Amino acid sequence: MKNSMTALVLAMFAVGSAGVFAQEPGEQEQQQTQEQQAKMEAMEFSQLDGDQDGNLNETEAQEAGIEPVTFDAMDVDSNQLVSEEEFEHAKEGGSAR
Ligand SMILES: [Ca+2]
Ligand SMILES: [Ca+2]
Repeated sequence: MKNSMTALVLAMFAVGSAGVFAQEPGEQEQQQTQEQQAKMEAMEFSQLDGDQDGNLNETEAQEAGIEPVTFDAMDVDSNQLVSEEEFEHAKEGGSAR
């Protein structure tokens, strides 16, 4: 009787642990995005815009340490440029609404 109770508790514990490891497949990705966001918050658009044309191109973004995938996410209208508006939007809330 006591043994079967122990087995049950162990089984429940195993299920519980599996649940912890199975949580949120995109969590690590999300964390990376948050790190990127924190990094970007310390940046000024005017500093990143090397040629001062009012847009970040992919080269300028990469020089600033912005991953291409983040650049794409920030480029809401997909014109391969991140305007100051898009940049500020990304800093404030992340993905397009
Ligand atoms: Ca530029
Ligand atoms: Ca754009």
